[in-house]
Amino acid sequence: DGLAVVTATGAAEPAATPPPGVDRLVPKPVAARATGGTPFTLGAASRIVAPGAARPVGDYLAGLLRRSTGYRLPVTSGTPQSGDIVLEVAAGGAPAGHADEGYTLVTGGETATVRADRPAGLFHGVQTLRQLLPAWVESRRPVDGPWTAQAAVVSDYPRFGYRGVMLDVARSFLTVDEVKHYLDGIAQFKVNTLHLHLTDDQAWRLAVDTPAENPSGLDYTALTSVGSKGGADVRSTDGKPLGTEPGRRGFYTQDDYRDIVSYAGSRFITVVPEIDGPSHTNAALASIPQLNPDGVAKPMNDTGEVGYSTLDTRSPTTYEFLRTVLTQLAALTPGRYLHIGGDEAHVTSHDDYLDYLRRTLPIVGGLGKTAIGWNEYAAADLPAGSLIQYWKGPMAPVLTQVARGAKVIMSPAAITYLDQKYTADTPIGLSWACSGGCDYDHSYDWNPVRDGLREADVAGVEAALWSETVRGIDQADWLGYPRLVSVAEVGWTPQDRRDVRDFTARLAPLGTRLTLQGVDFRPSPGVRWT
Ligand code: TNX
Repeated sequence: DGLAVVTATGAAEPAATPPPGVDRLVPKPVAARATGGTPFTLGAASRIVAPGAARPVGDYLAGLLRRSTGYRLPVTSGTPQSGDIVLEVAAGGAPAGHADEGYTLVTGGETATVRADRPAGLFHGVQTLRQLLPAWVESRRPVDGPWTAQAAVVSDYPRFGYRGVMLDVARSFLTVDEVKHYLDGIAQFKVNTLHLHLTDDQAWRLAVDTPAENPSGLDYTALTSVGSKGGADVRSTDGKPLGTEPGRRGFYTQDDYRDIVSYAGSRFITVVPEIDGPSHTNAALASIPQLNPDGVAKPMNDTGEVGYSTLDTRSPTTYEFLRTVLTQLAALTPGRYLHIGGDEAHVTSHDDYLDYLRRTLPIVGGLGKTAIGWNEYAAADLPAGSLIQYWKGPMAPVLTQVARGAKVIMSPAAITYLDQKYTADTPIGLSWACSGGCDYDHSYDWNPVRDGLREADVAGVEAALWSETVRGIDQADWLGYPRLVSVAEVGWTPQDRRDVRDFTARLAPLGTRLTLQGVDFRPSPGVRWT
């Protein structure tokens, strides 16, 4: 299966764990070497020297390290002393040409120093330093050191600028704290985007205020008073529920959403909110009667049926509605993207679908945002710079739009969908896109630059956790890890530096770290977890 060495007896033996140091980093850096010098040791008198723009990252790191080391670790802007961690944001800190997210890290002897052009790069460098320290650095209560890091030089930057994970909070709600836990987990693997699938047939999860200017007199508060009171309750043909309970209900107030955005921002993660349409909209149609051609609200629908709903693409009310929702969402969202869905519009005629996009895309652009949509939306001519999220289907329309200036986020369902069962025995999850070997190696061993795309056409990758069968954060963790770690490395590490056997060996020591962090990962067989 590519992950294990087959021994003379025929038994598969997992790859051995590399010794602590640069050979076990995840994602694997562009360049890293052990210098052979004296290791760096963090001690009771160590400080974090983080002047100016480095300060927030310094505070974040201090918060992490104080819990396990029990050290005071003051964050200062003074002159570095022996034993200090030094964080610097300055021009030339990152490898040349990689100012956005690149960093350099030098550990050994006196100090551990991370340099970057920007705070985001500094943050990624701090994640690397974190992995060079012993696994028990992840403990939430004080444990004994010594806290040493191998003497090394790392020079690093990402392959792609967009490295995402999606949570489908529509089919089953996750609380703000659960989302924060996910953010903490993905940040350590240098993921920089959280895509929130906020609306679908089963439910609507974001509060929208009824605006002063409201020509059609729509009650937007019904989106949550009615529309949030659903969740997927998907069943097999014999009526057996596929989830351990019905999808959880709930919604984010605008303050909740701001809280998620700001927490993500402190981890240099951009939130991409999705309002799906014209299909996947039953919850909106059930909340606001005027969105229906007959003026009658649809019933809520918890089934897993897809493609049956559509907004009325010919009605001005639809666009009044979308403008209101997207305007509020844009104001709440500092990131440059609004995801408008566009998938599986099976009951919308092709002309109506194109018309819908012709009217919705300018709303997004007019709000100063860049559109993202599922690859079906490449049927329309997209404004240059738009992103197409490829999940399945023909690549030809995607390539046409790429030739006109769009870029692609690769989320091929068979490889990156975290809701697919690992194996036939997996108790939760679906299996329409992947069946059989759907473990971390399958999510790792591929190149997102394929199907006629060139390197520069690909904005990045995203692993999507659909939640028809996923309840709560432990189940989300369990389906996500280790597969999302694979996709994170696919997004970060150059293709020619990646090897599934080497990755398997580097996964092993993450077991202790994830456990200490309270991440309920799946201990996939094939990895010698430590
Ligand atoms: C397809 S992926 C969907 C989702 C489902 C998912 C389940 C995509 C754009 N649409 O609505 O949740 O399959 O795996």
